[in-house]
Amino acid sequence: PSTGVFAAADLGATSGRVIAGRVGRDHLELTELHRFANTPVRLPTGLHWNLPGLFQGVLDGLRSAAGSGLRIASVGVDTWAVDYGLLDADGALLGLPHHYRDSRTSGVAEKVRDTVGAQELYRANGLQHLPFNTVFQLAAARGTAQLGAARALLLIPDLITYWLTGSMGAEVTNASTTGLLDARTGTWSPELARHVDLDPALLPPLRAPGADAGRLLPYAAAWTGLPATTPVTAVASHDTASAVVAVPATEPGSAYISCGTWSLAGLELDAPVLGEESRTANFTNERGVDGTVRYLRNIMGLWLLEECRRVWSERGLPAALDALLDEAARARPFASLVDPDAPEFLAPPDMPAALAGFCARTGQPAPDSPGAAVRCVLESLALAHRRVLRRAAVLADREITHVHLVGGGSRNALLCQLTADATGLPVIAGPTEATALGNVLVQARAHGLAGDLADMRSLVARTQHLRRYVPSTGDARAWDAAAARLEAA
Ligand code: LFR
Repeated sequence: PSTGVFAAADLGATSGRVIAGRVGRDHLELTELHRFANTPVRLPTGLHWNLPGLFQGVLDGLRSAAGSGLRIASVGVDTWAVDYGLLDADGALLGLPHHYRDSRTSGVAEKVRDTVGAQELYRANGLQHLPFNTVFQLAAARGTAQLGAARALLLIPDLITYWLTGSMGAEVTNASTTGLLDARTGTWSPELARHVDLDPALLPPLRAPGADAGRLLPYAAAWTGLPATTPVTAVASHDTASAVVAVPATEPGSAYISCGTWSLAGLELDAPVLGEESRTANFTNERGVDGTVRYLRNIMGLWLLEECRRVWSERGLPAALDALLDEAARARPFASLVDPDAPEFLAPPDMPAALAGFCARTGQPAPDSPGAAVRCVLESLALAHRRVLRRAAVLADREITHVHLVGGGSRNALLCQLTADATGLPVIAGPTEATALGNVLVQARAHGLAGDLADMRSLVARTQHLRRYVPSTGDARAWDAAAARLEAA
């Protein structure tokens, strides 16, 4: 057949969905089948993902695919990175996986770095320092009964895949976010595992994107109505890696920003950058498909805005996005600026108060209205995009001539324009659904319906809606001044 339909289960930090993607030579089209909320749960043991609920959402989505008569050629699963579930000797899940924003890791990374050495770690795993990297979560779990009983560790998409097929593996793009993978060889490093007293035998064999991950188990086939012969295909199971597959870059000189709850800003490289400057600038070398390196930095992203809206709506204040963006567009430019990556923004109970706190600490007026707060967040993100991309260009010795902004944030016209203004570069916004597209494309390729990365990207560029933002003339000075002001704050 010249076209095929693939089901992508794509779970984000706030919602999950199952999407059907039809792929052909000149055809790439998504249909959302099912969307469900991802609401974390608080337990005495901390903040957890409601994984059984999420899995049920995946099954319901597949059921609706079967119900609508779609012939699903294969299923692929991607989610956020880093988090994991532990399985006992029977393959049963031991407790609910922790959420990466859970506070049990606070102070742990510092201890690990003191014993192992920060430079040592970076040379080995090439990972940016985030307090919730899997390796630090495991250090926090050291000595627990749960870890003692564990016989396997599965990252979230691998766990969902295991529940679908009974087959265990560790997909490599996501495994590269654990801190347990050797950055040069792309294989598990038993030595890194031993640093946190983890038995390396818990880590399942690695799987490349595109690899076969089994067939639906009978119960899953029976419930969803899909044939039991339906294959599950490993995709770039780290959502960011899937999004990067679908960055419609067709010319050299491009950088990308995958913008949603997080902004992941950086470059695609052939080899990791593991030097001391890269470490202190906190750049990560995560793995992409076909042996590429995702050289990027996490920026706290639209989480800041989402959390403001959550708090406002709890207080009965207007929180509709479009109205807030209109107010923000009219608010005074550069009134207050924050560093989105300040630790106080990782999991504050009250984000507007956290923004006000940062402003007070740095001698700036606190935003005096929701519109002003949104302006503060978006300008601050644009400045962070600028900082990170300029730094990436220097560290990787690349010239950046344009920026692809993909993901949910590409719908935010104000953020796209501010990013173009701040970076002084054209921003090509879209596709919004980059992650689901990347998931579908890697499956399609495994089934003979897509070519190499360049082919997949050209297909995205030809078929998806993109919008171009050019830097406003005469704005460069103001942005330079704003960047300098924040630097000094
Ligand atoms: C984005 C993302 C980031 C990762 C963060 C936590 O959804 O996957 O790439 O650093 O979530 O897992």
